[in-house]
Amino acid sequence: MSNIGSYEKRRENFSWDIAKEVLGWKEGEILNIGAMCSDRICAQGKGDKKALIWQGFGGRQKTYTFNDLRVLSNGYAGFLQNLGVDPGDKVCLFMDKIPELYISFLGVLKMGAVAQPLFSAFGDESLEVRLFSADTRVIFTTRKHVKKVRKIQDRLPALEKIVVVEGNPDKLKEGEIFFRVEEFPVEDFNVYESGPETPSVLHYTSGTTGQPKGAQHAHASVWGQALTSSWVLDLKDDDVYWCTADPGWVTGTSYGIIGPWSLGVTQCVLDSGFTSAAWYRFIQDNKVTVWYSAPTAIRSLMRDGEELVKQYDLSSLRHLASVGEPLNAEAVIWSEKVYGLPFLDTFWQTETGSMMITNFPGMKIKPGSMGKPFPGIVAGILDLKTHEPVTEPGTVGLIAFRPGWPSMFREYVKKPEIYRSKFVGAADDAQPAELRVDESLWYVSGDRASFDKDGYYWFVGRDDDVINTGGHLVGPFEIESALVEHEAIAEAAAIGKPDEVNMEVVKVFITLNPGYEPSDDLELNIMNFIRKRLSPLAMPQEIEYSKKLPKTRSGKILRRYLKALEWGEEVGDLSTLEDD
Ligand code: 6R9
Repeated sequence: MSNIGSYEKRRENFSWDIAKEVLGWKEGEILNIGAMCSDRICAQGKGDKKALIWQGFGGRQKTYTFNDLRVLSNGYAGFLQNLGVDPGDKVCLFMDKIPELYISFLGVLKMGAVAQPLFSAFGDESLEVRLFSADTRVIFTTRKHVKKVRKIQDRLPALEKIVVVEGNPDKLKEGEIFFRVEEFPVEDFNVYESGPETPSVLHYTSGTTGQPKGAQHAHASVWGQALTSSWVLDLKDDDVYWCTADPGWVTGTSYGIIGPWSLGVTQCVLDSGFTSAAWYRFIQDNKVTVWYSAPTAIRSLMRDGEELVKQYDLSSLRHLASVGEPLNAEAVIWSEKVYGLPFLDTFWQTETGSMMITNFPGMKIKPGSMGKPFPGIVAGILDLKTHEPVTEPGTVGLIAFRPGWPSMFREYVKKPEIYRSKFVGAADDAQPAELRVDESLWYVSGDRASFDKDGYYWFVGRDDDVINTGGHLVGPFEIESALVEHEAIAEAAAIGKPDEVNMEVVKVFITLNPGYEPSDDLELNIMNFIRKRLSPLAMPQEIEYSKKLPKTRSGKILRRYLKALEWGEEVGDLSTLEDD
């Protein structure tokens, strides 16, 4: 039996109080994510239960119980207090996916500071923009990554302390602090008296142009993250859960820390480079039961084929989900065939903090659809021009949500106008706090979709990725989905390229599966194949073969980068471009 039971019933009888009940939280109590994920689980008698099974390069393993999380996160919290860090200060976490990252995240929150996790793969410039913007006061990093911080520290007036939490303490520079938490576990720590609106986690998202924006979340987010972890990921007490995302990306905190641990679920982390074989071995060795990943990884697994899957025992798996990009129908069908389980698509954003439109366990899946709104979420498709909600199934418009769900972002750091611009109908002088709860407004996501007669949502593309050919709008997703169904194609990206007559025509970039080479015959074959699946308007005028598609660190294809190159335009902020 799935945790959600009947989707329809849950929708009818929904209240966020259910989340508070699931977490055992009562009005007036301290609400603190750090404590919720450690102290409270221990208080339930699960202190000796495994919380984290970590594996690094070369198969190195470490295991932590919930009690370990509790005393070690207390250690970080106490250390920050002694350092003079105040509640509300930003503490950046800049390290690989090592245990220290996950545990210090809880510690930062426990003492009331804001946790700002950043990808360890960021170069010094990407790091600088985000630390500068947030006035970050302290950075936790490792011996391996401290050099990048040193390079920029002179340009960061707010940055007071550089703390190295792992690696060799030798050769640190003057003023840098070494802190190995194992040597300073703290049994009792007075958790900061945070409430639902106290700032918690800060994630930077990169916009299409200009500087990245800092989306600030609050402790109430745990209600959304816990309930979606229960009803969508279907996490249960005896699960071994694996979220493959890095906490530099919101998926890695909302569902790689907060969701599972607030429910007291064991999770595992693999901190080594991607290979399909390594991932399958990890699932096999740890008997992973629930697996949350992303289309970019799923497409890589598909490229490596079914034979590889057969070499591993993946029978522990019982539930799979995906986020980050549209999940092609092809991927859903393939996973059902080779793993015996479909990947269930979930749609959400850094700004939404938790899942918004998803497929639920037990619900009929329509491959290629994002599913239905989470109970308690009011979703709509707004007309592109009037911004009125559309009523006709199949009409493409803007995906929007009524404000007020608990894990919604509370502001963009120092960018109130941009925050306001995300809400349709907001007054020019409206304050973020008002906007967030005004249920007469719509929060507009920046993505387009339609719903069908059964209420399933179908993704079309991001606003800025939609192709305008002769006045007709074509979404890249349908073109790419048709392409990846072809046996030779591993990945595809569709963009509009300039055209004198039609304004734009469709151009696609593709990568090929092993064993295929570009040729005229192949191109003809691909064209004939997709012609049956696409409207004439969506047919590509040009195919370009690529070795690799440009992607963000969270695995999203950067179509705007391909497009800017094609149009000879400025490419905008590229700090999240994956460069290895
Ligand atoms: C969690 C996360 C958000 C953007 C979002 C959309 C795309 C995410 C998707 C999806 C289609 C899905 N996106 N999930 N598109 N289907 N299931 O990804 O947050 O990094 O902020 O990105 O990602 O374009 O607007 P974030």
